[in-house]
Amino acid sequence: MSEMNVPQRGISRRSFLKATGALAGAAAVAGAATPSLTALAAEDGAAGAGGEVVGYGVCRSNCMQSCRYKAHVRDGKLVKLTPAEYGEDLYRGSCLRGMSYQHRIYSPERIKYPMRRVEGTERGAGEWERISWDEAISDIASHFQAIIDEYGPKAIAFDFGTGNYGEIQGQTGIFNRLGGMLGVSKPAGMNDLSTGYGIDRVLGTGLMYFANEAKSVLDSSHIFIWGSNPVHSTPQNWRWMQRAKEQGTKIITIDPVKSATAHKSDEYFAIKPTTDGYLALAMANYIIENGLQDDDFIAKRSTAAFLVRDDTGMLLHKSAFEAVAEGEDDPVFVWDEAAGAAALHGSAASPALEGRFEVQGIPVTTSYTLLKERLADYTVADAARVCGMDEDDIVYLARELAGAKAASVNISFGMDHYYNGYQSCWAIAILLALTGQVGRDGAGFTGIFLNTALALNTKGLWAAKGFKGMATTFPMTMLHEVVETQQLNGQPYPMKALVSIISNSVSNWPAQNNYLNKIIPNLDFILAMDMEMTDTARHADIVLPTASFYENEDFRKAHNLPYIVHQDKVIEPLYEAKDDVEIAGLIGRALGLADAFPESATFDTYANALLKSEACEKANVTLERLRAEGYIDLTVLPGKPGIVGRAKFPTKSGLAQLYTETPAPRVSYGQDVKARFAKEHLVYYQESAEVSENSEAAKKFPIVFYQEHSRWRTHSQWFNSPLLKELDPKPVFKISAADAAERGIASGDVVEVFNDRGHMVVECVIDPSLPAGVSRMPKGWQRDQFIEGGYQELTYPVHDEWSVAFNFYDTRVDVRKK
Ligand SMILES: Nc1nc2c(c(=O)[nH]1)N[C@H]1C(S)=C(S)[C@@H](COP(=O)(O)OP(=O)(O)OC[C@H]3O[C@@H](n4cnc5c(=O)[nH]c(N)nc54)[C@H](O)[C@@H]3O)O[C@H]1N2
Ligand SMILES: Nc1nc2c(c(=O)[nH]1)N[C@H]1C(S)=C(S)[C@@H](COP(=O)(O)OP(=O)(O)OC[C@H]3O[C@@H](n4cnc5c(=O)[nH]c(N)nc54)[C@H](O)[C@@H]3O)O[C@H]1N2
Ligand code: SF4
Ligand SMILES: [Mo]
Repeated sequence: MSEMNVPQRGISRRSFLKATGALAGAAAVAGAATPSLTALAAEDGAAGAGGEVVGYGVCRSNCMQSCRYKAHVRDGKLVKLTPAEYGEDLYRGSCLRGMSYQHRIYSPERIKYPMRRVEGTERGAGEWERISWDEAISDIASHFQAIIDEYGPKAIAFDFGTGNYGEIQGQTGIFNRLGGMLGVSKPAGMNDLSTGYGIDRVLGTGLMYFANEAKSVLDSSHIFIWGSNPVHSTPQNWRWMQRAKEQGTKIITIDPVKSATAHKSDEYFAIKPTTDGYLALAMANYIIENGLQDDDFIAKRSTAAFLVRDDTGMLLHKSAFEAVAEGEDDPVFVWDEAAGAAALHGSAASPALEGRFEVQGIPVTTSYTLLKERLADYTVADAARVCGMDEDDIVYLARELAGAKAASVNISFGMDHYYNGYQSCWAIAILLALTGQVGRDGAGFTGIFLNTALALNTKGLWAAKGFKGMATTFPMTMLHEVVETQQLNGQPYPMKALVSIISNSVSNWPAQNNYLNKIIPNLDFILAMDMEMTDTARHADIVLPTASFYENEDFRKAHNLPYIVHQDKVIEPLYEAKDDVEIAGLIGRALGLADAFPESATFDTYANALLKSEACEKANVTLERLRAEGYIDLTVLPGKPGIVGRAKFPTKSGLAQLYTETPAPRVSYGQDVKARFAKEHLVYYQESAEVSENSEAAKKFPIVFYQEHSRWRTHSQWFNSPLLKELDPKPVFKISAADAAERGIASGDVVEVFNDRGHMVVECVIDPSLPAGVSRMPKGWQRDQFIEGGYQELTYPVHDEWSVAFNFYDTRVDVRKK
């Protein structure tokens, strides 16, 4: 082990050999006959003759919980993973996926060496020839070079997925350097981006920084779990919520389905899918009509008093009356009641929260008045009808929220994955602002907490001399159109090659037939890099074997925890696998980028470049320290959980915004944004695309279909884990009792689930937690695990022009017995 980077910390050596345990351990490692659950249990306590070396690591799959592990290595084999400590007891976590990761490492299904599709066979036909690394790299380089020479680098698309959140080997890691040096296209990411886009309208938190730290719920009197299933999808959050519950915090879940979380909550309210925005707006209206709002918060911490010009819809700024130099602050006017005149924000003695005024001939209205008028459209009676709820329940929820000492809303991506996801989340953020349930201890959103305290030097990692950057000219949902037509917005846009990086997009992008029929057959070259034969790897021309989490060194700024965490390299990459740093270097040098990827550059080179930032210096974050200590606490206020907007909100004014002056689409790809600009100033309810009962699809396909983030897989990772397949052996479609009865379907029947986009043939089960008209299935299965087709063929592919996000759940289907 001496050449490996396994620090000597935490090493335990044992001189005895427990025969039974060692045997069971060996069987599990081989992925073999003994049921792996038994083997996993039996492994405990067995050390080989060489003793045991313990390294430390962090799970980097996109389940975003950042669990830390002890990796137990015996005779050069990773035999066991056990939860490792963090500074706070409840941040120490684990799950069966993380604990069984070694089964993926030693899986017989692992991609062992570079492979090339046999010439003359179809993509996806499964005929491969083994090739050497040299051959693979020169083949890749000559394909890329030919495309660059003829069409330019933008004709190569780098698709970045979420399979590894390591800072160097992962999503924002080294392949960004390769892509940026070449100047390729990068289809703009679309996962999980409506929630943050909606909340940003009010809190200014960007796309992913809206959540308080998980442990903040200990200060909450109420937790509203809204569009989230933490029992399965964010166990770190759930642990803190359980502790809060023990202390008397009330947990209320709002979900169309009686989810695992709903079953464990104090109160559960069923809602029709995608109508949450209506509920939030009606609650807000009720709160205002009954004077339950937090006037103090509204006056001091929101933009209620900001004056909006009736003529332009823009705020009334200083620049309306006098020249303001570029770059100089251009403050907003409020109406000073004391003076009976307009005054710049900050200088008024008593700003009017409500009213209509005229300032030097310009008619203006306060933001709060406009918001109140908008909210008046949403009554409790209408909400009861739209949301399928009792009026009394809506009133109860409004009163509980407004009256709570401190309420947090645990929000994940259950509302996000619909066409109207951002309007729902925007409405909830407005509701929190009106009730003052944000920006203080125990109040605000929880979900995926991201620490803002540590800015890394991504430029240092990504850029060298000659850096071009990647062109994020269009979003992922448009790739099929660009590849099929070789055009974008009617202009030529040659697109010839695809590189799949830490991604399984064939499996994970909506409307799979778009991918299979429009992207795959129309490209000249497809490169995939992965550990196992995913749906994407199966359709590539060249597949490269990559290293697993424990076969290389890395670190991650933890999602959902206040730490930056180190990963030891505990074993050498198996077979011919290489890590992404090495692969990017090989490809880079083969394409003449030796200056950006010198032979001498190692993990350390890139890691030190990334950690060379002011913030790292301030927090004393260095590679040496990460290696020695395992993780570093980045808590900003010692002893206090991170709270969004504790001092001020990250909006321009520092206040919660009730009115959005300059709404902008998340990604601009040439869409007409003028048409909707005026509508986007004030929160509103938007119906979902297909799920809405008023949609065209609803006439044809009566059943709503969403895909659960399963506790047995993180997306498609672990799809082939022998251990987890003992617990969850195959894809199963879940149908409500009413929908099953109507179709003569019983649990265990094979059914065909279909819509106009595609189908799947699978076994089904009647799920008593589902209301009539709603179906679901756990996601992550690969196509060859279905009897026919797959769930991803069915999903809705169109994005909203402003949020530009994936809308997997906005899907309707019908079902028949096979
Ligand atoms: N129908 C439907 N589809 C969905 C969703 C849904 O709810 N419904 N959810 C969506 C969401 S929210 C998300 S975030 C996406 C996730 O979609 P993806 O980002 O595609 O996620 P994974 O399935 O985890 O695939 C990541 C791949 O990276 C590989 N990998 C892991 N580590 C490494 C490494 O170090 N190097 C390399 N080269 N590869 C590595 C893994 O083996 C895996 O094949 O799925 C989306 N798809
Ligand atoms: N075990 C595991 N954990 C994961 C992942 C995983 O694949 N496996 N993936 C990770 C990733 S990338 C993501 S994005 C998150 C997703 O995490 P979550 O958002 O928590 O997971 P989902 O399964 O999408 O569903 C959340 C809840 O939303 C509900 N829901 C569906 N439609 C609606 C609606 O219209 N209104 C309301 N109010 N609720 C609705 C569902 O019934 C479900 O209970 O999970 C992360 N954690
Ligand atoms: S998959 Fe998620 S919950 Fe499981 S070990 Fe990894 S980070 Fe933790
Ligand atoms: Mo996600």
